[in-house]
Amino acid sequence: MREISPLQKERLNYQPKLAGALACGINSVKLSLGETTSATGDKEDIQKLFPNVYGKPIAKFASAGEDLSTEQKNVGVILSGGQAPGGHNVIAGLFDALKTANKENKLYGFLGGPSGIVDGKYIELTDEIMDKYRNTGGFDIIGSGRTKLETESQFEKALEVCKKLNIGAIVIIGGDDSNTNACLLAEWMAQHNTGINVIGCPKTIDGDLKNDQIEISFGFDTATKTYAELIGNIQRDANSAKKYWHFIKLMGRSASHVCLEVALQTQPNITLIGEEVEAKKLSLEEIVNYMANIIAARGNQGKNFGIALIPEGLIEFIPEMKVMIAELNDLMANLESDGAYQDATQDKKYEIITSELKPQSAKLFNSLPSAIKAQLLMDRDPHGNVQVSKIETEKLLIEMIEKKLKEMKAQGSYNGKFASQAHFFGYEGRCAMPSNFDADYCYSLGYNAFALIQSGLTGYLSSIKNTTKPASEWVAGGVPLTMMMNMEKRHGEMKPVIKKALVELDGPVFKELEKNRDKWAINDCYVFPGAIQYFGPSCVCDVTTITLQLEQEKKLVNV
Ligand code: FBP
Repeated sequence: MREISPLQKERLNYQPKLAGALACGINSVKLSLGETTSATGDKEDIQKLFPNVYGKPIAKFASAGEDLSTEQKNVGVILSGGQAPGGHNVIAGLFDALKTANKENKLYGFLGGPSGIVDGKYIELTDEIMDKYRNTGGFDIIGSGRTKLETESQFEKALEVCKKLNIGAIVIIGGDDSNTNACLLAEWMAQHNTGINVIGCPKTIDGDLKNDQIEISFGFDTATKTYAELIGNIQRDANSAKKYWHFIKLMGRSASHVCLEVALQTQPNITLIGEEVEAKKLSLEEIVNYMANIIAARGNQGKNFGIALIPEGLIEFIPEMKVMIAELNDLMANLESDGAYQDATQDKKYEIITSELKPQSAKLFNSLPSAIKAQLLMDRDPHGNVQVSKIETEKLLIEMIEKKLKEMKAQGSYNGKFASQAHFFGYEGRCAMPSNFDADYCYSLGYNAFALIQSGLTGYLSSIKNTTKPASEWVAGGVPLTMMMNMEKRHGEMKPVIKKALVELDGPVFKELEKNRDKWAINDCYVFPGAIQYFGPSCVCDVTTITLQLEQEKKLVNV
């Protein structure tokens, strides 16, 4: 019996590259501070809610400065939200920086996500533990969770635990909601003069935690390459057997970045982009017609096969669905504590919901298959988001397209055959072994998080920029979390949250799809990316995503 695979063994020994300024060592980085910042929206509200951490300047590190203080400091780390490849390397970078700065420093890992710090569940991370997880996928070193940190009592408990462990800083590795947690915690710790700093690290396969200062969240690179490999394989199968249409839903929550990137890597016949559906106000019926027309055009040429990519957040962008989901969110926030509703049978629940929705939404709700209705009524996540990954949009579309094609056949405009396969790719990529890009990027993010702590900063997100260049040219620094925030409705109330980056329809990435998709629809232009390569020529192993490359090229042109 073998304990680990030969590739795993080789990866444990991979030494990730560090961003330029950090490579000179944790004790020789020099901090410089830029202009003060504000919030992305609702500035006054954000300033009022975060008086102690609002408006700080952007931070940047250069190499070969004076030695930073190396006084003993313990740090706590939390993995928060959905898994993303590279999380272990963020912890490894943080651990190595902290131990290099002072070998007496200790790193505590809170277990099971943010609840770990509240419940005092932790382990001390040691060399022995760390060395088993370097360059591996997953969050299993300490586990993850989605608990929202927001109440006074949670913060008080967290402080008690930190005091017991003599923790002077907390690093939260998470997406937009988790880093909103980080900001709330940073503010509370500052307000109460605890001396405990809080730093975030940008994680999520969804790719929606990005802005002018954060080029990409970690995990997007590996996850999209993993899905692209799988979709390439399915395209080969479809092109060989020539008998199925594959409807593939891809994770990514609201934003369609994952779907868009995977489409550019694989060139499927149909790609839906939620943000475009919203901008063009496409109804569900129009989307079905668009897809059915492509299927019919191919079928009429004898091509009864194809690939359609569907972003998991699509449903939230279809205007009539969006209105209905917003009404459902408010309704369900009220019904959460309604015993009669909670105890009702599923059919009774549908009845109650239908009677409370506005007529248009009630009609739409009733027209949906029962499974989709039930999925729409599932509990919101702790941050108030609809769990779009659980809504089987791919199956809903197949059902509606089948009907449409029957009609087209009866009218004589379609003479093909339609057989379908539904897939949902999400978990297949979230814990993949990190690509070289993610391994290096994450290690740098973690190492940099400790540089921010050493510099005495709090309420910052660790940032590594210039990421399409070799790691030696990457720029390390920090971005105030409040700079990315605005107010949004969650659980029926306005709350401060980090603004999600959606696909920009006038941006270079979407334009690339738009330029090519008609050709890809009818001709078979499939690309088969193959598996992520960890060892071999740099042009194969170290290239990052098409999204990141196109976005950075565009930024350079605009400078
Ligand atoms: P994060 O935003 O926490 O990184 O979540 C990523 C994600 O994979 C989404 O794409 C997906 O909608 C969600 O997690 C599913 O979460 P869960 O597995 O907890 O249901």
